[in-house]
Amino acid sequence: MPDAYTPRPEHKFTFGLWTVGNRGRDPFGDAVRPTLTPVEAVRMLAEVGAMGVNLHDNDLVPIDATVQERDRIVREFKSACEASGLKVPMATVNLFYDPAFRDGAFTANDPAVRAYAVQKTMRAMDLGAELGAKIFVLWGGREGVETDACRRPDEAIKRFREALNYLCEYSLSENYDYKFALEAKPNEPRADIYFPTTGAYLALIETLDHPEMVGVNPEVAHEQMAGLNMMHSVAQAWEAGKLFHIDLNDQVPGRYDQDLRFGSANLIAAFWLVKFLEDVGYSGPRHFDAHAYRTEDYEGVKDFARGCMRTYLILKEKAAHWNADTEIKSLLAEMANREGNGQMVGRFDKDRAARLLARDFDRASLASKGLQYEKLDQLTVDILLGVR
Ligand code: GLT
Ligand code: MN
Ligand code: MN
Repeated sequence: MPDAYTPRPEHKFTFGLWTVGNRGRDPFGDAVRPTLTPVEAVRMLAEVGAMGVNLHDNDLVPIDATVQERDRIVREFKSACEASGLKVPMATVNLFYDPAFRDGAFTANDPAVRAYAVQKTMRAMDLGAELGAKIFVLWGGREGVETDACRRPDEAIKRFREALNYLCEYSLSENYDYKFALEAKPNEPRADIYFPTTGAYLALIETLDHPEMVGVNPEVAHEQMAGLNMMHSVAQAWEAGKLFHIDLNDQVPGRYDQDLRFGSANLIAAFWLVKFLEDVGYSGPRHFDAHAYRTEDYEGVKDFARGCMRTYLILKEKAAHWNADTEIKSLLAEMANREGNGQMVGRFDKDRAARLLARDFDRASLASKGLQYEKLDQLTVDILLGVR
């Protein structure tokens, strides 16, 4: 039965072909589900109410396909998307599966590997453009090391920058109008991956030839693996105008990359994240980069996909509830009062600085009054647990 939490295309929920198509393989066990073809995945995603489907080049076109095979596959996929009303907002490139990338792709020591990685990305950009994608994600899963004996990391950074500059020029020369979204992860499959956090990519972007074309794609699990607060990373990206895409999933701290159903491990963190995205008016796709438990068949995969979207919509409603709660509003008003106009000391000038230096602060009084954050947090818990 449809209800208020039933996803609709206007909610902009998307999934990767690799997410619902995940067959449950892990380092210790084989696939537990049969192959789901891209066309079947499209039908499934339309059935559960997603707006779009995203893909790596090789999720759709096998790496060894002939040009004729490629064109037929793309034609069939396009018509399946059209028939089900699904969009392809984002495309990406697989630079991690093939053994050629065992030493990295853009950062590999062999210049032929680096050139192949750039060529493969250009072809993936052609494919994405053909399917209407305007966002191009780059996750450098193999760009890293097991031993630092192999190269200096600053050399890797230079190679990565060179590749990005090249790809921006390619997008411009083909009028693809892409926005690139860089996705960080601290480790796995490499022992250490370069640019381990969203913050590291934000710093790199400012050094590119076309910083305006490049932003980030933070993933819940990846920031969490680095021990970080995902919402804070997202907020920094947003404030810098760089939140071009987002990968929603969940993760228990201190584990391997779990890619769990959104909201299934840390509901409070998921709540603050959804609240942030909704409060600031993030208008991009809400992409779920997660997969179903290995225990599931394809009915269970649908339960997983529906669950991601349902949890998002429930948390969105809870966020509106939080914003409208009168007790919370009055606590926030008191807080706003304490915050003054939000400015610290105003702009620097010599007179202001002299006055600041001369001012006496009553440290004891600054620390004397409780801030009522305990109350605010428990009100949040009450709302989330449905007793308020
Ligand atoms: C891979 C990875 C994800 C990335 C995908 C894009 S592929 O599944 O674990 O986090 O977003 O390359
Ligand atoms: Mn992940
Ligand atoms: Mn991801």
